[in-house]
Amino acid sequence: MTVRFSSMSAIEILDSRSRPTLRVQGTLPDGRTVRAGVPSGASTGAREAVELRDHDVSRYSGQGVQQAVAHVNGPIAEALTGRSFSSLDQVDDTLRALDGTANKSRLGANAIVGASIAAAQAFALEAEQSLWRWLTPDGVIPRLPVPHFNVVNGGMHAANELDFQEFMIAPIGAPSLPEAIRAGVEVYQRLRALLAERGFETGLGDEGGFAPEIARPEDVLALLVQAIEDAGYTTGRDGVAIALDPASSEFHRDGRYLVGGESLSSEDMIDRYAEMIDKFPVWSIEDGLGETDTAGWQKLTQTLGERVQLVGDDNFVTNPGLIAEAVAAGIGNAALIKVNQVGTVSETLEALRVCRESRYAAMISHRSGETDDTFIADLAVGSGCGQLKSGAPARGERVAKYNRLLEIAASGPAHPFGLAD
Ligand code: 2PG
Ligand code: MG
Repeated sequence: MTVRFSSMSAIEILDSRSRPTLRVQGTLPDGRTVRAGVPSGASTGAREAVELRDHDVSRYSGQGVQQAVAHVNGPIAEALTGRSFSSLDQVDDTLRALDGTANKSRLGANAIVGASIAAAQAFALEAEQSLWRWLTPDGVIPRLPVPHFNVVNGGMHAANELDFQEFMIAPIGAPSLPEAIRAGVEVYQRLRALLAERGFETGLGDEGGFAPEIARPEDVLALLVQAIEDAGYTTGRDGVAIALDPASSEFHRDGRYLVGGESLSSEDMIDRYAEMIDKFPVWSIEDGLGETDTAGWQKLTQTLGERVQLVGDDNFVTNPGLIAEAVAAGIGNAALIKVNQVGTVSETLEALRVCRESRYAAMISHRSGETDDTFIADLAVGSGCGQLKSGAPARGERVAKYNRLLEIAASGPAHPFGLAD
């Protein structure tokens, strides 16, 4: 089976934060089309593949992506059209060779990832398979993931005084995906009422979660527990658990962590997390320490790695080599997976393979700037990793991914639901 594009092109569209991004479209010789909307992060890791922006301050405050669009319409289209590809690796290798840099900074990871996602869809079409099926590696059982709903936003994703970026609710104990989604919505609605009753604002952050003026993470956790119980669910892994993404690289300065007006050492942070785990049903912590705090991460993993999932995001950047290094160094026990962070679908699949072989868990993730593209929902199912975070159960670009999961669940075959074994 081969894929041949008769054309490939891109246009500048808007993401959910009103910043320009790309939509890439490929056409197959029989006229069928594939499309990809490119996401964009705010709390980015230093070693992420580079998103190309125009830096022309007379347009969109320099955020335009006309150069990246031109790279798709020019060199990328030229390299990908009129020739047959026998694998996605071959397409992605071509894109990487064309770019020629280690971090995709010449053509732009935003241009490259759009072309790569479109190509993956083209292979699924040619194979007459659902995208999730085509993305399932040999020997992996597809699985409907536990949705991680980001219901309180802080950090770079909101203008409030909360330093921790994400407070997620994870209905791990739900009997099925539709019931997990229902639990997420019922807790989210209950949380809105609770915030209003207590006099907090119920305005939303970038990922659709509430952005109340609360400084202490523990105060948010207490509210979440209340909302889960009020909605009629049990807290914890048998019911609805909590996952955190403090995104602590963003408040890590000169070796200290500046949280809620306090200045903490790595050890203080680890103690603080240990107390949170004792007191609240926290099951997963992503970027608990900063991306450069390697010794801190090792200590964190030794201290809490048996009790909770410790997810690397800013430090791993979906890079298979960096994840393998982290495994060898005893850092974390799970990786966050974002396609645009590494820049191609095949490198993302490779990162997932490293996780499986190292017995690291994996969580597929959206970015804070999103489009209505639902590729990550199919990737979450096909990878069998059992976890997806795509923001709150609100706002179209977030809900699009959860709705795609519901569609996959309803369309059969019956998939297992829940965390991977
Ligand atoms: C994260 C992501 C997604 P951003 O830190 O995990 O929630 O945020 O896309 O801003 O990097
Ligand atoms: Mg993160």
